[in-house]
This record gives sequence, C-alpha cells and structure tokens, in this order.
Amino acid sequence: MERTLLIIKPDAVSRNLIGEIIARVEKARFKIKGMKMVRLKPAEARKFYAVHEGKPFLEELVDFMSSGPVVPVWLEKENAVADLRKLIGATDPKKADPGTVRHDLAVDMGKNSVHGSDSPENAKVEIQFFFPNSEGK
Ligand code: IDP
Ligand code: MG
Repeated sequence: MERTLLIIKPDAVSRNLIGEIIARVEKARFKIKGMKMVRLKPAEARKFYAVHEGKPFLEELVDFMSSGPVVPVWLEKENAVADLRKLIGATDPKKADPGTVRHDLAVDMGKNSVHGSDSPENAKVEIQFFFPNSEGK
C-alpha cells in the first residue's frame, strides 16, 4: 500500500466542496487514514511549500493557503501518488482533463481546489507534517 496526501484548499472549503471531493476520492477506492480541518499560519504554509522557495508564485500561494481552513487527508491505495494526481488533474484547471477535480471544480491556477503529493518520498514528509506521531496507525 502506498500513501499520499490530499489537501482540500481554502477555495474548495469555502464553496462547500469538501463532501464532493471526498466522495470522488472514496469512489476511486482510496482509504482515508486521517483527516482534519486546520487553519495554517503563513509561516506553516511557507514551511509546507518549502520546495517552492524562490518561485514567483510563492507569496500568493502562502497567502492563499493561510486565508482560510484547509482539510488535509491522508490516503492509502496501491499506486496512490500517481492515481491521486490523475484524479485531481493538471495544476491549471484550463489544462485539466474533463472529469478531474480541478477541471470540474477549480477556479484558476492559484485557487485550484486541491493539493496532491507529487512523489512517494514527498508524500511521507507531507503526511508527517499534518499527522505527526501517526506512524504504524
Ligand atoms: P501542483 O499543485 O499541481 O503540484 P505545483 O507546481 O507544485 O503544482 O504548485 C503548487 C501550487 O502553487 C499549485 O497547486 C497552485 O496552487 C500554485 N501555483 C503554481 N503555479 C502557479 C502560478 O503560476 N500562479 C499562481 N499559482 C500557482
Ligand atoms: Mg506540487
């Protein structure tokens, strides 16, 4: 079983899309291992997105991710990382395939409704960020 981290971003939480997104994830046979709602401080959002240090969109991303509550969801499934990336679609909703979360629900490139880990290694770090001390659960 592989692990990955989904985050339902502030734009989706504020538009009452938590249930819609979770339903899609469960229908795709992911197992939910952990889920909570948190409001990130800007410094916490910056830490989570440390890999994007120096990118032109980092400030906008940090502001957005700390602008309201988010719902991090720890998922498990065979091939979880790649399968979740397929389910959520391309970063830019205009380029995302029909039927993906971002195509169907996202607002724009910044307010794109969801995060999904991009590798098994990063998934481990990201799950640890939101669900510390959960190893072996
Ligand atoms: P990903 O979420 O599809 O993995 P990344 O390249 O890792 O995309 O970027 C992280 C997040 O930063 C994106 O989901 C999006 O919210 C935001 N982002 C990326 N590129 C841009 C941009 O050009 N303008 C505004 N926001 C961006
Ligand atoms: Mg990414």
